[in-house]
Amino acid sequence: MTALDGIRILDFTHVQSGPTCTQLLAWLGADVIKVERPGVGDATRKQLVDVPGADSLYFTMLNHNKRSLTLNTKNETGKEVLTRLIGECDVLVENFAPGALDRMGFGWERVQEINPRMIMASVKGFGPGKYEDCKVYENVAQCAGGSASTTGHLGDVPMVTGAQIGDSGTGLHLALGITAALLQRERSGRGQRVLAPMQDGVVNLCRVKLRDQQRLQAGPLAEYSQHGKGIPFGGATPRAGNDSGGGQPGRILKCKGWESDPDAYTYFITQAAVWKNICDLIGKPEWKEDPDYATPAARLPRLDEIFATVEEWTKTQTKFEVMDACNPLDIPAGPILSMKEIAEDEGLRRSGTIVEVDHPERGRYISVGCPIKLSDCKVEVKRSPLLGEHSIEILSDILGYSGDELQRVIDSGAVGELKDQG
Ligand code: CAO
Repeated sequence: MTALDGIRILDFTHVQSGPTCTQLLAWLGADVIKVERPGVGDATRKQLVDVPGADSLYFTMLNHNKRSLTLNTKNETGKEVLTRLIGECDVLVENFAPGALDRMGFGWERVQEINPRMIMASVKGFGPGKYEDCKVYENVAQCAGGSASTTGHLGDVPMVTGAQIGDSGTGLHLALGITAALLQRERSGRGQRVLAPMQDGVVNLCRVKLRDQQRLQAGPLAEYSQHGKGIPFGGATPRAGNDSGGGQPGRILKCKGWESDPDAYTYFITQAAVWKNICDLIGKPEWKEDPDYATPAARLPRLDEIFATVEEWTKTQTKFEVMDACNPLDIPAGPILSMKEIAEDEGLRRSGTIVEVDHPERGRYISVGCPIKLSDCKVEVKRSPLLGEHSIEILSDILGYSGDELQRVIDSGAVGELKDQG
């Protein structure tokens, strides 16, 4: 038994934002039917290809535990199949460019007519307004959502982050909206529309920067390094490098081996509650009682000097030794882990967040498993489907097509060419 047992999802998503959402729902037990254009499929299948002829990692890592149905939804028989599928599914998820579903003839009104219990969930770049018709990709969302203007170093260009907060972040928002709508449907008996615009999702993830925007009216942001350096603030939340976002100053510091290893760094936080432990650790016991260093307020204008001193110590340790020394003293620190280290991380493998998956075309590959752990819902990561792998199975088992009727659908070209299917 899984959390979403019995929930059937019609998955019209592609690229990254939508697929992350439906992959999560599939891991939690929903039956996810990915609808793809015959012969073409999700464009990511053939993007950033590393194994010639095989589905790319871009596709396989975002589409685990789904079934693939190829269906031309612009073909008359394809529309008939889609209409029947809408009748049999609980949720339709899509992240087409604005208006694409309406052009296909399956806008919200039509979907409701077919199945009033249907939840129709969409990712779009922007919500209603000036930009609602725009196509949007990850970095556009990071820029339009306030992330880029607040990421990077002071005086340098705005910076996008490696974390896919626009795509995967919005997929997460959408998955939450869908599960809430499913719960509400239990009581109301009705479906509803769920919209997760990427700009809005990024804004949500950047809320502490909007907090700081308002705090600027009360004076300079004392915990930002620029304050300690005497650099005046402008009208908007500035880029703050690697300063920590909260009231506890933190920086990225060099560790042993930094000269040759680009990831030999640690994050180190001078948390007020453990200041005395930090002084002992870095060989500055005199700072414990010195009024210039003893209180957080006194330390603020001296953060550069303090972190430089901490770094003299961290440079003598590997990033893991820093962790080992800090943990028993309750000092918050974290190694800067490379993707290579993440891929090999024993703890992440044990928890199922890093998994190895077998694939008939590409062999074994590493992926990210379900990062959410439910005690009563075991997640088994299954490989992504080949294009149209489950077309016949879905047409017959879910829609009851068989014999001549099934042949009629196949002959119409609605499901494209069928390979290796019983
Ligand atoms: N059968 C027939 N036609 C199909 C089909 C199927 N099974 N599946 C898709 N299509 C058609 C669509 O109907 C659409 O046709 P029209 O333009 O004639 O209406 C067409 O394929 C292309 O769809 P699209 O416009 O969504 O795709 P795109 O490559 O042009 O744009 C993207 C991609 C991501 C920019 C756009 O979908 C978008 O802005 N989505 C919303 C925001 C989003 O999710 N962005 C993040 C993507 S992850 O980085």
